[in-house]
Amino acid sequence: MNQEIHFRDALLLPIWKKVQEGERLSHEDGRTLFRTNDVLSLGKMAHFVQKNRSGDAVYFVLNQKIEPTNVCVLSCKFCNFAVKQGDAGAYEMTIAEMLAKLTPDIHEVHMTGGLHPDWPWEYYLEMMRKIHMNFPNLDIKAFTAVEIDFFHRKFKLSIKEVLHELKEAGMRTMPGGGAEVFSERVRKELFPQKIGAGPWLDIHRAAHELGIPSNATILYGHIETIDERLDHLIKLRGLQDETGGFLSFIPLAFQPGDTGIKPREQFTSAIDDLKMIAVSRLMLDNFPHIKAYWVMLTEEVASVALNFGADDMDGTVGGERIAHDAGAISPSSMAKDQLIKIIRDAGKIPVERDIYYNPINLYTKNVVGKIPYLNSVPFYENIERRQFKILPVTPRRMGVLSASGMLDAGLFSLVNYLQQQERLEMLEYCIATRDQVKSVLLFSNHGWHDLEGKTIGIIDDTATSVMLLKILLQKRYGVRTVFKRMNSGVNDYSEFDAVLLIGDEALRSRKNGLAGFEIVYDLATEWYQWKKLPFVFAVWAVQSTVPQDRKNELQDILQQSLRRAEENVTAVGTSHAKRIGLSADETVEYLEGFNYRIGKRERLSIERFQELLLELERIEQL
Ligand code: V47
Repeated sequence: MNQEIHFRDALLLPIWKKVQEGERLSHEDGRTLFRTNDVLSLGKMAHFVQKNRSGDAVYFVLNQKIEPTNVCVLSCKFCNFAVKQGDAGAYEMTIAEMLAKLTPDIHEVHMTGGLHPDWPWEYYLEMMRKIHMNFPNLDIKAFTAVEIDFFHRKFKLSIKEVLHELKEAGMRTMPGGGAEVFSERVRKELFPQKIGAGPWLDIHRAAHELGIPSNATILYGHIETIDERLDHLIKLRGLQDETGGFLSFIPLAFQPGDTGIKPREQFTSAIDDLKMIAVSRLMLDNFPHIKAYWVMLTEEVASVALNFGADDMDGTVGGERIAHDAGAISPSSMAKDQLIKIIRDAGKIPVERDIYYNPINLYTKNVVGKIPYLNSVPFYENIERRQFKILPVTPRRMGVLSASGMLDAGLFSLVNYLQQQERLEMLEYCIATRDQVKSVLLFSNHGWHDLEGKTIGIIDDTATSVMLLKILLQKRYGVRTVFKRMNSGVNDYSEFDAVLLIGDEALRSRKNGLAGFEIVYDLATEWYQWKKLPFVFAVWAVQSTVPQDRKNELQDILQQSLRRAEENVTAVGTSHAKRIGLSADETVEYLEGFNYRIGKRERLSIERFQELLLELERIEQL
């Protein structure tokens, strides 16, 4: 993606080079970023990373905050929310009161509160179960690491037991609170009774290992130093390298209120808030999302943050106490329409999401879907967006959004295109390979014929690769297997006899090998040897209802973008190599292996594949 930044601070130039090449930033780089007065260049760098990751999307969720009690055994200096039992204003909610706060339109409930001295373990499990039972479409994000640690000690359960039982009762993800700042100095001063960095990180590691994704926060703007902020970010980045289980990072601006730590009016400046967002986006190169939590930032700062690296606004929130008890001036909840307006005004696509960041509704027209794999980069790298906005989605999600008319166009997985042929018009572009693809691979312990009755793990992101594998197994080799869905991000494949990997993960595993699997089958090679035809994995298509002039415009944009990428293939390859974990040469070679234009042989191949799909459907219906 081309982006010109007119730097006033020359110290930012080497960092910009690193950012463009996908190189990791150091603690020292972080210092330079925090210290710079060239705030707009900092924001533009972060926006560059944001756009590469999230396109034009800004996510929000219809959510409700529930703080079951403010009674807390701790007395953290920065907290104006917690009280002791019997204090004026102390409250304890019944489960009926919690349920009364929820409505069926909400997708996420965010639960966190005081560490209550008397509540039994069963009460927490019961909350989860009752919410889950009464609102099955609602996902629960509950309990910070501080609460998990409290349960572990109070109820004499291991951390894993606590997490496992909560998960069984209905908890889906964990919020990022309680991290504060990973500094022993600050901990001793402000929250000496609370867990520090080690236990906080261990609890999140354990959650990720149990398949519970989580968020992370930093509380900034009190007594912490820039170096302490950076240590915090680097520790989180390290854990994310290990587990990949963090969904988003939320910088929480300190609200001084009556805490006595700072005078009430010495809240963080907008410049400090925007720097914190931008530096987080740049340092946390492995975090999918950065949240502009409007509750603490104010609506105005949050809206600017959407062009400073943040791609998520949390949600409607529906009544918040922690920040408001400490003097936050934002409303305690926000109407969905207002969130949509703020996101639109920032020039972004308002994307209503579920707890896992799957898009549910888009509130803008002219949206083009982007497959987040390296092989589609040539189409998007130089795209002049003009009136189109870009939404990165998995191929499968793209199919779902298109079926409900929410996407104007996109690079569709072939199976999705074939399913929606009636409403879509194919453009002249595709992703096809002649003899090998290198990124749709079956890692196996058995030759094709020995796979009979065996279990194959599949990632469900795209239907085409799975159907191609089924066709090869059944129609080419006459073998029947069991397909079992793997959760994405999971890398323990020991229960499978073979696994189908696709995209950048497959590319990496091809290079580094996949422990436990000796044979690697390239599905495009298999198809080519069998049919003597290229295989078409994806095709560009546009909704038939889009006016002709805009279809032409899109066709032009794709043509130009592709031509530019082909002329600069070395630069394109180099800029993506580090992110993928390949060398520049390997990346260029990979990209050069694709055919991006649909010709006669590609059309013939699509026809053959469609015939086989129909045959397979007939067999499966028998
Ligand atoms: O952990 C307490 C902070 C956090 C103050 O995971 C304060 O999606 C500012 O973690 N000023 C709880 N902050 C909130 C939280 C959160 C919020 C939104 C989304 C998510 C998520 C998580 O609030 C606490 C603490 O760090 N906090 N007092 C204060 N005076």
